[in-house]
Amino acid sequence: AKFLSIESNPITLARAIMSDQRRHPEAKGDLTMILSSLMLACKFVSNAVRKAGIASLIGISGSSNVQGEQQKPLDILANDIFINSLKYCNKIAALASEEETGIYIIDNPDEAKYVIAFDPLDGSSNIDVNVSIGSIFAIWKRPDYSKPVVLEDFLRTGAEVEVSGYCIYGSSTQLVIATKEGKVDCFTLDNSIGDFILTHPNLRIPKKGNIYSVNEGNSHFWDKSMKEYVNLVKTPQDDNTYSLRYVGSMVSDVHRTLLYGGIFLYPADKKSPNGKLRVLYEVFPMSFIVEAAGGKATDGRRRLLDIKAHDIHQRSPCILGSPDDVDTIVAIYAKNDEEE
Ligand code: P6P
Repeated sequence: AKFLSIESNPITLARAIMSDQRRHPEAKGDLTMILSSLMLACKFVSNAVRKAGIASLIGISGSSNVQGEQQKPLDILANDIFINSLKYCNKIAALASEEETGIYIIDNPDEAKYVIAFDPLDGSSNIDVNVSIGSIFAIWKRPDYSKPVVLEDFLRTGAEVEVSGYCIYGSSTQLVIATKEGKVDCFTLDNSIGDFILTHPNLRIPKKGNIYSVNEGNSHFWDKSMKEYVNLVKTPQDDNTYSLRYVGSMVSDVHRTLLYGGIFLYPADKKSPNGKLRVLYEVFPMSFIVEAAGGKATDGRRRLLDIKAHDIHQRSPCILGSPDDVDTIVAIYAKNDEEE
């Protein structure tokens, strides 16, 4: 019967956004327009990612991005697709991209109320070995949209996010969107009709999981609390033992954590004192989504969404997942800080 309902009553992303909008009579439909543009961008990127191997888009394009990493043509293409899709919806005043040094201001005929930060293709080092990758975004409402765009429009807390989401280009293409009302929906792209269909409405993360996800190759550089926590989950206990699952593509590791539960960790370490992940377009959107699904997101000591960004490319440690699992590591940090 459930399958039948999708067959005979497919809830497309467009329809879901429209019904969301109807719940907010004051809404002008701006977010509807922005999400429609993002949906188009994700379809285009999905198409490009799946053709990459054939279209020999793989390989080094020679230019390098602001992160000093070798840019692959798909990075460039995905960035251009997102910028162009967002430029013409007339609802975004400016954007910050992992691939752009500074903010990219869009000339709008009227007052655009929103700004967006995105990573157009996160995990791109995995493209050549056919590991899932993804696009990640977060949208803020500008504090004062009667004024021209300023950098401060982006230097916000994660708690001020209006909508955030990611698109994972894996065995299927799935778009996960979270709103500040705490609603998380997952849509799956049906290529035969070229539309995203609501397949996992109202996603909730399991209260506790049995998977931990971290790059153990960095364990030599972890702080005391991280070592103590990972040692704890590796010690078989009667009620549950943990498995390690680490893809090395944030969208994949977070998506699995959201659906199966458990914990994802990219902590600070001696090599990367602020961790590796970027606050504006990796840590904030993923923390916002996990919290909206009933999970927690911390740097070990403080809630990640309470961080106020001071630079659009700043990094932060990132520990997120099932509330019980996150509580366990937070208690270890608190105990060790107490003892110091
Ligand atoms: P490491 C991919 O390059 C990325 O930015 C994230 O998608 C991923 O979680 C992380 O880096 C992996 O980093 O150091 O474990 O290879």
